[in-house]
Order: sequence, then C-alpha cells, then structure tokens
Amino acid sequence: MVFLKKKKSWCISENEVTDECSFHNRRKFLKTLSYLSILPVTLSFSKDVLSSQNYNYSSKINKKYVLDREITDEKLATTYTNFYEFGSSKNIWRRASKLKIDPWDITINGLVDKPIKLDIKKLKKLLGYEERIYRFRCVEAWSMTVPWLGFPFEKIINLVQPTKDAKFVKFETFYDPNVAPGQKQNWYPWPYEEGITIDEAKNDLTFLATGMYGKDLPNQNGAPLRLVLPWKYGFKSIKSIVGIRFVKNRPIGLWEKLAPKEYGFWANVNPDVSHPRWSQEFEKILGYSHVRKTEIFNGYEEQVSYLYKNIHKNDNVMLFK
Ligand SMILES: Nc1nc2c(c(=O)[nH]1)N[C@H]1C(S)=C(S)[C@@H](COP(=O)(O)O)O[C@H]1N2
Ligand SMILES: [Mo]
Repeated sequence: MVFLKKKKSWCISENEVTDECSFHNRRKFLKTLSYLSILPVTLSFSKDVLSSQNYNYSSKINKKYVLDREITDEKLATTYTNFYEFGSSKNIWRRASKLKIDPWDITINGLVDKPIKLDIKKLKKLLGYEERIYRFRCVEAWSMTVPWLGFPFEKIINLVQPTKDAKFVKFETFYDPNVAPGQKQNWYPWPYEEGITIDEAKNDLTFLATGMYGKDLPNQNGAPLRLVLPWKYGFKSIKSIVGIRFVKNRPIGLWEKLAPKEYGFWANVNPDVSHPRWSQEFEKILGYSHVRKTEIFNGYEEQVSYLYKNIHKNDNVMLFK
C-alpha cells in the first residue's frame, strides 16, 4: 500500500500535510491501518485513549524533565511522522525501513580542535545514554510527549572542543535518492539541513536521540541519530544525521531556504505569533480530540528564555519575519 500523491509544488504538499493533521483525517488514517491489522482491532476511537498511561520509565530517566502530561501512544508517535526524504505524507513509516543504518558514519568537524568521524555504534558506546521525557510541537499545530533515549549535545561539544570562532552548529541528513524517493523531488534543496547557535547547543535541553520508548529509534523517527529541541518547532529537530559542523555563519535550513517568511531560523514555539497559514494559539495533542493552549517556548521558558534576552525583537526570535 503506497500513499503516493502527485505534488505540484512543495507549497501544496505543505497544505496537504496540514490537512492530514486534522483529527478527522488522523482517525481515517488510523482506521486504514487497523483494517490492515497493523493496529489491534480493539483500538477504540470514541475516547481519548491513544496515550500510554503506563509507560515504564527506564532506570536512566532524567528526573529533571519529567512532565505532568501523558506519554503519547508509541504506535501513534512512530506511524504519524514527518520525514520528507520518504515523501510528504505522514504515512511513510514502512518506506523508511529501506534506510540502512548499519554501518552509519557521523562526521563532526568544522571549527573544532578535535574533529572526528566515527560509526554510530562507537559514538553510542562513547557517550552513553539517558532517558528524557520531552514535549514535542510541530508548526502544523500538533503535539506529542515522547520518552527519548540519547545524550545531551554538550557531550559532543566536550568531545570535539569547538574553537572560539564557532558561533553556530550546522546539522546535515544523509542524501541518497535511491533509498529515499522524496529526494528525487528536486524542488527541495536536499539534503535536509538545520542549525542552531552555539549557546543553544550548550543548553542542557539540546539533545541527540538514539532511541525512543526504551528502544533504538525506528527509521521513520530519524534513526540512528536525531536532534531534539523541545522548545522549538519540530522542523528544527533534524533526523538521521550524518554531519555536525561547527561554523562561523548562521546556517540556513531546508525549510528556511524554501520559504524564509514561514520557517525562520529561530522557530521558538510562541502562541502569540501565527504562522502565515496556521495560528499557533492552540495545539492538538496526538491521540486526543481536544486542543490545548500552546505555551511559550513550549513550556520550557524557564530553561531557555535567557538565550534570547539580548537578541533584538526584530530578529525573528519567535518564528516569522
Ligand atoms: N531529515 C529530516 N528531519 C526532519 C524532517 C524531515 O522531513 N527530514 N521533518 C521535521 C519535522 S517538520 C518534524 S515535525 C519532525 C517530526 O518528528 P517525528 O516524525 O519523529 O514526530 O521531524 C523533523 N525532522
Ligand atoms: Mo513539523
């Protein structure tokens, strides 16, 4: 079963993505899955049941970030995904299984004293892991709560030791159109790239995930290594990273290249600044029919607001120019 849709432009695909975000369509999508016996047939759609109320945290849980909301149902978080390399619908999870993640080299270089290139298995061994429960918020106005496994980005900083000229960190996803059919759509400026400031990179919330729900990351969620920035819109949390580069100038991400007025560099979650097409005032929690109010910095104001104190208001700190 393939959900290939003809795309006239990236903009139309974005609209379709938004449509697929509505609860109605998500229900349809889940029903389709249940017909195929991928989800248990007992799954009920009449209540707000799609959350794992009994998720057991691992012994590596970082208690600093435990949340007062329910963990999103694992099936939902791993089958409703954005990964444009595999297509612009949410339903790409089977297609992403084609991605070969062993071996997988990561190159970390640029303005650093100790550049390094190593296989993900070695990196995991070197840096270990902990568990973090984070809110996650997409600019399409849906949200979830995910238990990630991984390590704080600070560990990469300690490993490669950036020089004082390093002002930004640039991340790059793999490029292989034979594996990822979305990369044949040449109106996207592949490969997917994203960037953050060096100060953002040093913030304790900035996390590199290697797993979720107590297991290795599924391909569709960005295996074997992805960024997680819980106070920013989801497009900043780049998946399937092959390169991390410490640079002098501000990187321009894939979405910013396509539509700079819609996807700014900062992309901090802010209920008061609407995206040109979608209000950010409310968010739909995956698995629930109701909406809740969006929180400034997605609820992480205390941890991150200092980062933006000295940046001029006109510098698009929240999202849009
Ligand atoms: N390489 C890559 N990373 C990506 C994307 C993508 O298309 N390609 N989509 C982004 C967007 S828009 C969102 S909302 C999140 C979705 O993460 P999830 O599918 O694990 O929920 O991944 C982000 N990272
Ligand atoms: Mo997103």
